[in-house]
Amino acid sequence: MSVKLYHFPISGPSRGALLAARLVEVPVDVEIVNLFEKEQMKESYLKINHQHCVPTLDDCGFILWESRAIACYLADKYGKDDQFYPKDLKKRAIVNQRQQFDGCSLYVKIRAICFPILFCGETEIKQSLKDDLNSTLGFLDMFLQDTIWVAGNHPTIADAAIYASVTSILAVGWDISSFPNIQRWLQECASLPGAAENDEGAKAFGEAVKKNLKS
Ligand SMILES: N[C@@H](CCC(=O)N[C@@H](CS)C(=O)NCC(=O)O)C(=O)O
Repeated sequence: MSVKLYHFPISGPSRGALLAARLVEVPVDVEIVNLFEKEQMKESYLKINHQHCVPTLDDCGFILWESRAIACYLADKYGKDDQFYPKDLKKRAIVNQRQQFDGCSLYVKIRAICFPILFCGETEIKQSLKDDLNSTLGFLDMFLQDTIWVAGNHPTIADAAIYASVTSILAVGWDISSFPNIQRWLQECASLPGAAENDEGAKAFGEAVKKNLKS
């Protein structure tokens, strides 16, 4: 049996999990769950994940959701070594911290901006939400001041999560000209396995958001 990932390319967290799988080089069967068609509410999907979100992993019957938990599991179980999710306690703690920064802060700010535009008829981005995201991007820029990647000088699964989030907001047309370290890091990320695949999904996300935005 193979590893299956229930995925929707427009979803940032879903792309983050798939990028992590590509990074640790575990072959996955991708099954698309189209959120725009409400496929996550189908009985067959609810049986797998009653929280009806993507991504969801099915590893030979072991079901796991939450993109960053999926990334950790895949790296621990299938990584040829620990380079993408170090076993060293302190290095691992930094990767965890960056992942949590994404899950609890960066992605949350992006969602606060984009969800109402995609699903609730909002057509403008409030200045307070813009300021909030820019301040979070400022922290990310600081993380990248002294290191090539978000958790050190080697790519890790934290880069996968954060790259998926940052490319979502870039595709909406976000101005990152005041974040030079993020710009430099994005160039590094372009060489990650799965980056092009991620970027296609991010582009579709950006188009869906921009379609509803007042120009
Ligand atoms: N914290 C979760 C977030 C997952 C999430 O919110 N997924 C959204 C798409 S971005 C979703 O599946 N929404 C559909 C639903 O909840 O019904 C993760 O990182 O996996």
